[in-house]
Amino acid sequence: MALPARPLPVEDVEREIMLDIVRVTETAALRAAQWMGKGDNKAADQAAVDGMRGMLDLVNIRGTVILGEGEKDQAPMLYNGEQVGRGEASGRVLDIAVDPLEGTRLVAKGAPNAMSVIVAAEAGSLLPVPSFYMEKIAVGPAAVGCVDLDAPPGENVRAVAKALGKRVENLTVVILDRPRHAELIQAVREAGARIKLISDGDVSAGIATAIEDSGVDMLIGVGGAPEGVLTAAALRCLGGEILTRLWVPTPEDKARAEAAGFTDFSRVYRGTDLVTSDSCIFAATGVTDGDLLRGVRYRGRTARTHSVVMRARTRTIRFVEAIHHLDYKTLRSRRENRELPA
Ligand code: VTB
Repeated sequence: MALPARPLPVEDVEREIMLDIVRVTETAALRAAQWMGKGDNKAADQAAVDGMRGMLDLVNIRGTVILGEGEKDQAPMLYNGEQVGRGEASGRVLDIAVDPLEGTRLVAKGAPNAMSVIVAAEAGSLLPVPSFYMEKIAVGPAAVGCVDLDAPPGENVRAVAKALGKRVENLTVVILDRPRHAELIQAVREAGARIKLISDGDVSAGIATAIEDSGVDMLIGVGGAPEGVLTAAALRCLGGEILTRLWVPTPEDKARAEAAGFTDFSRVYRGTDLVTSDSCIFAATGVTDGDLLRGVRYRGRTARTHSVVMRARTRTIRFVEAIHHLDYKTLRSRRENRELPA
């Protein structure tokens, strides 16, 4: 007689789904990379969403998208609340956060640092922040505990330089190139640090602070809130830190945040408040070349992807280089899954 399916211990599940999770971001990246430089960020994003959703269907989990492409009405796929995974009784119940294509504009321009990102974590452990903004400071392991969201930027920059044993003039700070950061940029320049202004992609920059030799020491500024949670998941695996606070500059932003249940706008959310469990897996695959990952490369009938997959529980960081034979590869969307014979 067949034994009834029993949920596996959580550690076993994490190990078991690691490779499946990377296949999800690999597929999204392979599909999105086709749109590099074509000036069409929507099509690139759609391709990534399709691929991610199709591959997620094959993973033996019962997942709920907590942070996705937005609300159901605006996002046809991977919307907040969508159920993903094979959904079998033996599949673990998990919360999922995705950014199928972090840096849609980067792909459209063929610019660096676009990647596909997913987080799978214990149910209830990801803060469901709506898609507004957050102030953020991210640093690597050596500078944990040295930064303060209320301190002047110059002070934070000096504290990080000291923690890393560098002169301030050798410290590299990443800031999103936005008019809202004019004063911040000025203050960091006055402190004497080097600045790397980026047009998009603060998840990649936040993670890079915790990767040795990435050339990035610190991320500072206001960026997307869901991106903050994704960064927090990665930094939980890498031993770095992110400090965040909701940024609601207009009464409309404030009202929207309040409607979503966020009323304390002075509260500092540490990474461990955004992602509260060590039962957390983070995976990303490069779409275009970046500080962290190489982008998708084509050669003959093959494509090469470069991914990182990591677990907070053990802090194992795996870089996965994959060669995909495009004549044999399944880069399925959910529609294509359904069309296949059972
Ligand atoms: C950042 C960046 C993203 O949004 O979070 C940014 O990392 C913040 O929003 O890649 P604005 O563009 O409105 O400043 C992205 O650029 C897109 O999600």
